[in-house]
Amino acid sequence: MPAVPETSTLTDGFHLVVEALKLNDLDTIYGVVGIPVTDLARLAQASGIRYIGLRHESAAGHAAAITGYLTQKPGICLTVSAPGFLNGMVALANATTNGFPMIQISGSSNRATVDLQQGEYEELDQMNAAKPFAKAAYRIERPEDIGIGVARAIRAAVSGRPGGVYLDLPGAILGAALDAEAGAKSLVRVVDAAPRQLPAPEAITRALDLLATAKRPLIILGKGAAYAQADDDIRTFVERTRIPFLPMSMAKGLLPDNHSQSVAAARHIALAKADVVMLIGARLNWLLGHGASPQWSATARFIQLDVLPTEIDSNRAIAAPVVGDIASAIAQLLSALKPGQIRPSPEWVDELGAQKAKNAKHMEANLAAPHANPLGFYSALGAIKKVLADKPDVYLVNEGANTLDITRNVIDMHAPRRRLDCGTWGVMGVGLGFAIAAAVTSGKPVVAIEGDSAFGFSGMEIETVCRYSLPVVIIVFNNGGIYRGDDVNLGGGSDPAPTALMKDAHYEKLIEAFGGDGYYAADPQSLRNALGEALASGRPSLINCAIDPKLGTESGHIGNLNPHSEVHAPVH
Ligand code: ADP
Ligand code: TPW
Ligand code: MG
Repeated sequence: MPAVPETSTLTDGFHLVVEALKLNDLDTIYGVVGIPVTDLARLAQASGIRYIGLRHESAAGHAAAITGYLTQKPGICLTVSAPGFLNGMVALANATTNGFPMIQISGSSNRATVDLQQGEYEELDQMNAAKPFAKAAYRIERPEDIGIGVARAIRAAVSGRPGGVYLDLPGAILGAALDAEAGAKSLVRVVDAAPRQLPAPEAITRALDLLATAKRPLIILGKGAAYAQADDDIRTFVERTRIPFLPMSMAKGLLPDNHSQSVAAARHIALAKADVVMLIGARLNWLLGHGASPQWSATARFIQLDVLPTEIDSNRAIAAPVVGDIASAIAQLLSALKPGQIRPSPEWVDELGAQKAKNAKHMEANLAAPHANPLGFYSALGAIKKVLADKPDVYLVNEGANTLDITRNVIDMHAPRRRLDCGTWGVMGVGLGFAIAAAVTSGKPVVAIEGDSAFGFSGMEIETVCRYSLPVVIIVFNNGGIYRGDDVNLGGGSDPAPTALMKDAHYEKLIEAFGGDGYYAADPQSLRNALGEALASGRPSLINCAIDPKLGTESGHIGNLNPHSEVHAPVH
C-alpha cells in the first residue's frame, strides 16, 4: 500500500486519483496492474470503486470503451507503463474512431531518464505516442494537478463527439505526497461534462422543409443516435413522419427490428432510390459507400444530424446540416413538425414493402437450410434466433467476418444499445472485453457470437468471465478458419493455409478449465438446448458450434475490398 500512513495530514497521488474518479461518479476501472499502478487498483477497490482485472490491456480498453458507449460516462482503463500502455492503444484508437468515451490512465516511468533515453525501465514517451490515436492526451506532472487533469480528461472524453482520452501518470506523481487539505481542495467535480448543443432554429426549418419535398424519404439511424439516449423522441419522430428507416449495425434495436417502418430487409433499394436521406448519428463513411453512386442516387439530397460540424460535407454535399446533439436536435424537430407536414409517397412505401416481403421469404428459406450436421451459419443462427426472440434484454456481442455479417442480418434486436460489435474499424478482439463490460455495467445476460478466429484475439478473457462469475455465454462459430476452413496451401507443403485454423478444436474445453460450462453443438436442436440451458443457468458458458468449413466467403460481405493478385487466380 502507499507509504503515507492513514493518520497523516498528508495525502498522495494514488489517493487523489481515486478521489477524483469517485467525485465524478466513475465507479468502475478495467485494467491490468503492475509497476507503477498496482496500489492505485488496490486503493480504488478499497474505496468502493469496482476494479475488474483483465488478462490483456486491449480487452480492458475495449471494456472501458463500451462502458462509455452504454453509460455516457467515460469508461476507465488502467495500464502499466510502455508495453501495457501500448497494448491498450488499439482499444483507445478504436474508441476514438467509433466515438466511444473512455479514458486510458497509464502509469509511466521516470520522465528525466525517459526523455534522455537513458535506458529507463519500460522507457517510452507515452503521451506523444498516444496522441495520434486519442481525441486528447494529457500528462500530469504535479500531484496538485491531478484534480484538474482528471476533470480535463472527463470533459474531453464525453463532450462533442466522444472519444478516447489518454491520461499519463508518471509513477513519481502517484507516489508524491501533498498536504491533505490542499489535495482535497484541488479536486474538481465536473459540471455539465457534455453540455447540450442546440442546433440553430433555421437549421431545423431547413431540414423539415427539405423532408417535406421528399417522395422517397429515408432515415438512417447510426450508433450516434443510439448513444444519445433520445430513444422515445427518435421513435416518435420516425412514427409521426412515417418515414422508412434503416438502422446501422449498432443502432439495431433503437427502434425494434420488427417495426413496420424498418426497411433493413430492403436496404439495397432503399439506398439506391431514396430522394431525401436523413442521417441521424451516422457517418457517410465506407459503411455507407461514402454516399456515392451507384449505391446511392446521384440526385439524392441529404440531411445530417451530427454533433461534429466537420462531419458535414465530409464525403458528399449535405443540403441540410443540423449540427447539435441529437437529443436536442430531435426534440426541436419534433416541436417544429406540423401534423401531416411530412409523408412518404404510398408508392415508395409499397415498393419497399414488396421488396421486404420478398427478402423475408428468402431469409426464411435460408434459416430452414438443410445444413444440420455440421451446422451452416444460417441453420445455427436460426436456432439462436428462436432462443433470443423473447429475451429483448440480452446483450449481443458479435465479431468475425461471416459470423458478423450473417448474425447482423439474422438476429433481430428489440431494445436500444443491446448490439455491440466491431464497429467502424472492423476490429477483431473486442468480443470478450465488450461482453465483460456489458455484463458488469448492466447485470444482464450477454451472448457473444464469435467467429473462431475472432474469439482467439481475446479468448483468454474467459478466465476473467469465470473469475467474476459473469452471465456471459460465448458461442464460437467454429468453421475452422478465418472466413472458411477448407483453404489449401498453394505451395503444396504440409503447413496449413494462411486462413486455416484447427477445425476440430474443442473450444468448449477451455472454459471448463476455469470452472465454466462447456457445450458442443453440431445441429440446430442441440444448439438451441445448449443456449437455453446456458442462459437459464446464468453461468459462464461456451458453446462450440461446429460450422461447415466450406461455407464462409472471403471477408464475409466485404470481399470486394480485397485487392486481387494479378499472378494467381483467386482461390475462391
Ligand atoms: P454508424 O457506424 O452507426 O453509422 P458512426 O459511428 O459512423 O455510426 O457515426 C456516429 C456519428 O454520431 C458520429 O459522426 C458522431 O459525431 C455522432 N454523434 C455521436 N454522439 C452524438 C450525439 N450525442 N449527438 C449528435 N451526434 C452524435
Ligand atoms: C485486429 C482481419 C477480419 S475478419 C477476421 C480477421 C482475422 C476473422 C474472420 O474469421 P472468423 O469469422 O472470426 O473465424 P468467419 O465466420 O468469417 O470464419 N486483425 C484485427 N482486425 C482484423 N479485422 C483482422 C485482423 C480479419
Ligand atoms: Mg471462422
